[in-house]
This record gives sequence, structure tokens and C-alpha cells, in this order.
Amino acid sequence: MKGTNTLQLPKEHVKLAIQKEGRLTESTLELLHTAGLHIEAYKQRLFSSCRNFPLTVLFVRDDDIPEYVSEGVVDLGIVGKNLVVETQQVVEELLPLNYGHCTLTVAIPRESSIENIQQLAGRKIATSYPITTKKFFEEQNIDVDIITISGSVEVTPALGVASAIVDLVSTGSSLKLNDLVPLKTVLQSQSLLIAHPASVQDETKAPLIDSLLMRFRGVMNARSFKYIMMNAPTKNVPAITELCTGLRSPTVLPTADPEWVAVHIAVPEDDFWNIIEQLRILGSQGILVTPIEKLFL
Ligand code: PRT
Ligand code: ZN
Repeated sequence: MKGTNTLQLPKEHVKLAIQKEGRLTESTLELLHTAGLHIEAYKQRLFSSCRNFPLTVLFVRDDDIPEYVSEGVVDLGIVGKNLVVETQQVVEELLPLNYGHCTLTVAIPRESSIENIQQLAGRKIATSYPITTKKFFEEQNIDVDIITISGSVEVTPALGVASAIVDLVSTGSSLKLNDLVPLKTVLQSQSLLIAHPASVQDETKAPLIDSLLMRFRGVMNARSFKYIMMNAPTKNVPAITELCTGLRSPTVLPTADPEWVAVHIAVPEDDFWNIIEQLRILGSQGILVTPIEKLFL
């Protein structure tokens, strides 16, 4: 699109597949909503159009998302990395979305005499992730007998079906409940935005995908920073500036008292408490913390 046509919306929509009902659904819908994408009510529907962006959202089972994306049925998908790896579909991983965190883990009964994965050689391993599990043990040169189970993998050791399992773990309470303990991590997973490789090259779709990426990054950056306003002794501004990593220097504003300034900074959520402590040591007062709605770096 050029010149006077730039306001004209492209006819083609970008299609995004998300999980219809499950662990990723709520966070995914929240991400879309916070990114300013208004999706119509979806409960009974296969797909829904976005009111204010040329985007159509498809609601499907998460297992089908990697294949839909690799086949180009949809341009984009949001799905756990665990399924991207397991399904071995060719997709582009555009952006980790920082929710749906879990680990694919080898776990054994608490009472088991097994102490390391080498001792699993020749044993039966139950999993819903046979491909990832096979690859993992092959890479370690350990010959195991993999049994594919579609659900409730964690009960198989108690039933005598397997000596160990490979399953997703987040809080670990399911392992505990079944008297299992983790032995080794196979894969760290979180939800990912994935794309059909040709869609990111397509001249109509690529700018729309870029625009969605920019919005998602804006939401994610905002979540990982907090905005802090405070009064600080003027003499400590250099030390306060040093504390502030990641984003550009703090904004420093004069106050009626030349010995004091007002300082505004964005600090990373991960380091937030440490920075607050340091700011207090540096004599800052009236520290006001606010969430950031969107942040474009
Ligand atoms: O119906 P559909 O096929 O769409 O959904 P599903 O039932 O196959 O998937 P769902 O909704 O259970 O999970 C969707 C995605 O969430 C997974 O593919 C992972 O990427 C991610 N995820 C994050 C998890 C977990 N955490 C998780 N804990 N998926 C499954 N679990 C299981 C775990 O295996 C255990 O059985 O949840 C149970 C509780 O785990 P703990 O460790 O919290 O006790
Ligand atoms: Zn599934």
C-alpha cells in the first residue's frame, strides 16, 4: 500500500489459532485483549473476527495448532513449546509469551531405587510425549522402552505399567499426589507465538504480523517493568541512575528545594524489591510505584 491508500485496510485477514478451552485460553484471551484486539464472544464458535484489526481467531484443540500453522491453514498460532517440539512441525517461533510455563520432566516413584536416568536403561517409560522422550533418551544413549499413554500418565508407575514417566509439571502437586519425584528435566516450555513460514514473507500479511508482534511486545514489556516515582537527594542522582538498568536514564525534575529532586524510572519487575531497598538506602522518600499499561522500547 502506498501514498493515499495507506489508510485502506488490506482485504486479507491474518488467521490466528488459539486453544479453545484449556490452560492457555484465559491468558491468551487476556493478551489479545490487552493488546487492544477486540474478539467477539467465542464460546460456541469455531472462529471469531476481531472488530478493530484484520484478524480472525480460530478456537481449536491445542494439539492441532502446530499442524494448522505449518500447513498454512492459519498464519499464526499460540501454543506451548512442548507441542511444537513434540509434533515436529515446521513453524517459525516468533515470540515466547511468558505464560503457560511448565517443564517436561522425567519422574520416578518416591520409593524407587533409581538415582539417575542412566539407571532407566531397559525400563518402561510412560508418556504422552513419545517423540520428545525418544529423542531425549537417544541423545543420552540410554535405551528405554517408551509406552505412549494419552492421559493420566502419572498413575502408570503405581499400576506397574512403567518404572518412570515423562510428563508436564508446573506446580508439582500432581507428582506429589501420585508419590512421584522429579529426576531430570527434558524440556522447559512456555506458550509461544508461532507462524506459518510463508505468511511472514507474504507482502500483505507480514506488516500485519509485525504490527501484532509490536503490540504483544508492548504488553509483555509493560508486564516486566514497574514505573517508580520518588523524591531523592540531589547528590544521590548518579547512584540512582546506576541502579536503573535496562531502560534509558531516569527522568530527573527539580523541586522547590535544590537539595531534592523528583525522579521517575522504569525498573524491571525481576529486580524490583532489590531496587526499592537500594533506593531507600540512597535516601529516597515517597516512593510511588505504578504498573505500566504498555511499553514500547
Ligand atoms: O483440550 P486440549 O487438547 O486443547 O487441551 P489439553 O488438555 O491437551 O491441554 P491443557 O489445557 O491441559 O494444557 C495446555 C498447555 O498448557 C500444555 O500444552 C502446556 O504447554 C501448558 N501447561 C502448563 C501445562 C501445565 N502447565 C500442566 N501443569 N499442561 C499440562 N499440565 C498438567 C500436568 O501434566 C499435570 O498433569 O497439569 C497437571 C497438574 O500439574 P501440576 O504440576 O501443577 O500438578
Ligand atoms: Zn491437547
